[in-house]
Amino acid sequence: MPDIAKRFPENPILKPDDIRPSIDGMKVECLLNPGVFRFKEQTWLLLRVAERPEQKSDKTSFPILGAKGELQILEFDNADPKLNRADPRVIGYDGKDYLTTMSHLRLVASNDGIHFAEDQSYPSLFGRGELESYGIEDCRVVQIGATYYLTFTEVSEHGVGVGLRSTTDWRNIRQHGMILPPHNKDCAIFGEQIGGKYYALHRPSSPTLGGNYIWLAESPDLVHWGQHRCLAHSRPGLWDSARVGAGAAPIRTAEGWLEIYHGANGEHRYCLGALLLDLESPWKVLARSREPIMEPVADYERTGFFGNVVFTNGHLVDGDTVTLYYGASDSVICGARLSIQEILQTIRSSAI
Ligand code: MAN
Repeated sequence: MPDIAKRFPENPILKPDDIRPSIDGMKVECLLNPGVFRFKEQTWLLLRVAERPEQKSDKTSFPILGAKGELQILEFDNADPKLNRADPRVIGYDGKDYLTTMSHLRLVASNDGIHFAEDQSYPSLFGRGELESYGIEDCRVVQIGATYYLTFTEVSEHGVGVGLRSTTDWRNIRQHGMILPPHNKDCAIFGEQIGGKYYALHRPSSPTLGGNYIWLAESPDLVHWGQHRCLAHSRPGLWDSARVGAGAAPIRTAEGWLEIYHGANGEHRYCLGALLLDLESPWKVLARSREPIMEPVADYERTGFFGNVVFTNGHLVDGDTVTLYYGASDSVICGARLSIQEILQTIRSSAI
């Protein structure tokens, strides 16, 4: 492999067939982009499970949540000229946009970090309320003290924003509402305060002037965020020319906060790179990958529901090793190990 990631030989470690649908009549189409944490001496993944009904050859159908939280199935004729199916992830109908699948979040646990199974005594997390009527996605999990904070994408006809929930036991989960309004996603809260404040990376989009860039915000309480600053633009001509977004919580190193982020080019090829932020002043970017540290090169990363994608928003750190869990081709869950020193070495040469 032409990158510095050492993929698990067992990859993919979870496939859609490994996970039962949330209700009869649904089919798990994709597993994506898990949050990762340690709890009760096990490694846990909070998977994004994307479902829709089994598709008929001449129809397109997908679930949404109705006003009372009830599941509704919308179905359109593929021959209908008002239907736009150009992107496998989104559907356009008569000027309105939908997602082709609805996602919820599912817990799986493992003793060895490779073989994961569901413990059905723990609840799944579903979209709730009108800001999550198209589902919830791509959850980052950060533990601060005894509390786990979950930041995830909330999708609805109103747009795509960032929601916050928290828990101490994964059975009782508290909702804090939308913390960053549309269009915003890829929100990763730092695992510790800096100078008495909480910090988070996030990714607002400003399509007509500006772009899909990584920003930093600060907060006194994890719910109210302000003092926004732009940290990293997409870079014309490079692998991250169209959009960039944070992965999981930054990793504290002696040289600075190391953030593993995703970047995509105009062909929607998703790779991973790294940013190094100043320890005391995290709005100062010290270095950034010129080349990706991980690219979609394995078969399972190149073909699938949406090919040429490696996307991470969860990892565990043990000494010099960061174990990344990632979604490949928007279809399956994989793992890879990287050396933190090696990542730092690759970005030192591209200090800015
Ligand atoms: C993009 C992709 C999809 C996701 C939607 C909504 O189209 O990231 O996977 O479902 O945005 O967030």
